[in-house]
Amino acid sequence: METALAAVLPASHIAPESLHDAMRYVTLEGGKRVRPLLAFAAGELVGADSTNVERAACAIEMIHVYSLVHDDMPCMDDDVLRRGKPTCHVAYDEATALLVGDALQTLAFEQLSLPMDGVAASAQLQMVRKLAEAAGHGGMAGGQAIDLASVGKQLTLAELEYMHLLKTGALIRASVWLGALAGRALSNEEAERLDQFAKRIGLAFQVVDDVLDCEADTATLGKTAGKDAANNKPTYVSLMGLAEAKRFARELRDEAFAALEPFGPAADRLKALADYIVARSF
Ligand code: GRG
Repeated sequence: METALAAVLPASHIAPESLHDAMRYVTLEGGKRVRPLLAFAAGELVGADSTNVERAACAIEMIHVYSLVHDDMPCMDDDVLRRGKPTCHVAYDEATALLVGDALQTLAFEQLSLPMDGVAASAQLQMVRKLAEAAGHGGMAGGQAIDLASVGKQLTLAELEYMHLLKTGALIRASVWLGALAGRALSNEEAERLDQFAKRIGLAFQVVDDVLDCEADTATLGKTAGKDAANNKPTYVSLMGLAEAKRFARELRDEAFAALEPFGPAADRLKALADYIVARSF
């Protein structure tokens, strides 16, 4: 995966050097690669060729990294650190950060549209569509818009869940789908179960992120709600409390496991990832 990403990204010595250098700076090293790992695990479930899944995984990670770069900019969350190093607009400048996001997004779709041996054109077209839907107004970008509009507002749990299903859940769901689309066709029931797994685990990811954010703040600043809550943004911890948020994450993981039951041992890697995502909060 690391080698594949490094190969797909434009070389730093080719003009425009600063754009290419910044694209490599934000993408290589540091990320947990949760979404690519989910795509690989889903691909394994359906006997997909790993070269094809790797292409899809690179596309997904580039969309994810683009969202982080834009999210960190002063017009959004205004963060100075990401993955343990200065954010893109700090290390380069704001205009470069904007362009890095744009270029990563389009490179993702360019990669995903290259011929994939052994994958039907209709399945590949569905991959492109799933990724576009997950990244766009009905997914990540839409969720981010709701998030920005919710600053200072009191959201209900249902509203918070809807926002996160779009903002972080949609790309996680698409990661599972893209891996699955690279392999054998699924029955309607299998597809529904896999989607239920992905939806639960996408939500669990955000609940855990809120828990970790709160615990990091408590450890360093003595505050008890986390950065988003401090920025007047609603979180699972601010709405449910820490203990209940942890319990909710475990419940989502258990529901995700249950959805995979009929797949048997073929789903073990997906289950292990679900466990990893939730166990980070304990
Ligand atoms: C700018 C269109 C646009 C969208 C931004 C997803 C998103 C919307 C912003 C990300 C901001 C954020 C910190 C959200 C909380 C959960 C999350 C997605 C954390 C980062 O994902 P990880 O933990 O990061 O997978 P790494 O660095 O490991 O890849």
